[in-house]
Amino acid sequence: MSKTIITAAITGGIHVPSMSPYLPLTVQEIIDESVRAYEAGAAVVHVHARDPKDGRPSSDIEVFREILTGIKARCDVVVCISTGGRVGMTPEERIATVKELKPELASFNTGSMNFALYPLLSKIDNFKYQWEKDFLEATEKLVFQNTFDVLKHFCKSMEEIGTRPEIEIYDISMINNTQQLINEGFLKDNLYLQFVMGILGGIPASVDNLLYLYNTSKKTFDDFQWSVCAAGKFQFPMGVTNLVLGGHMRVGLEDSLYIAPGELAKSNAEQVEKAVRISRELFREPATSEDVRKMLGLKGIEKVNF
Ligand code: KMH
Ligand code: ZN
Repeated sequence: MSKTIITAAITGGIHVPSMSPYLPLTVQEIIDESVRAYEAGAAVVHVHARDPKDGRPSSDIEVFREILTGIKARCDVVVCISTGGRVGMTPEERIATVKELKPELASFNTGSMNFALYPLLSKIDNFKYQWEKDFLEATEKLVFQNTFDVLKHFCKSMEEIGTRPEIEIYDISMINNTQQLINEGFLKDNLYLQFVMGILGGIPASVDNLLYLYNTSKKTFDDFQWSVCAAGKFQFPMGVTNLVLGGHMRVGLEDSLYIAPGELAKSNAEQVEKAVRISRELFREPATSEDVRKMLGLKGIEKVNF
């Protein structure tokens, strides 16, 4: 049985501070959570930055640099930088951090879509910061823009610096988009896919839909490895189903703030520990960071610029 790549998506840019006191916000919290997730068995950490003042999603390269330098000083985890950005950010702002810091892996979102977070508003009674409410409300009008010109620009930028794209597939159409990029020479086969399920605007999280994504990928691509992440209560059901299929699994507070129904996770590491336990029960050892470098053909930690 192949090893499982467990990714921890540490803080993301979706949940807001009022939703959980355990969501890491400051540079130090994001570093500490990443290292603890690594120690618990995550081979990859998926990193977003937040404004240390009030926890709003940030694209500040210097904040990213501080986070990544701090992580690298303490462990050799593979860092995947997000190029998802946040409401109102231009594509150039979204890729700038990757161009500067040259990570081994970066997210690559393969299509435009609605990305609606406003239903979260009804779950929050007291907002700690006004920006949280404004931010969630604004997603009612948001188009997450990933047109082909943006996709090609991101592919070229990543290829120039040897960063491997983690290909985020939020819906079946994005498999088609990815194949088009292969046909035009912007991506090579031997892909690393991340199925992202349960975002309002993307494919709903269900076993049928996971099979649909997997089977369509098998029919479309010659060679790929794949992981899944799913929003909220679907995080573990989709992750575990994917382990059974032979794929990999992402956990982390970016995707779900919970460890059990109604029980907030106190850390990313708590979710990683659970993923490790389940994976081992299925006779799949968690991959180490060095395993992942070989499995995904990454350039190596010595070639990053942080
Ligand atoms: N936030 C998730 C919906 C990214 O950061 O670029 C998917 C994701 C993509 O993590
Ligand atoms: Zn992300």
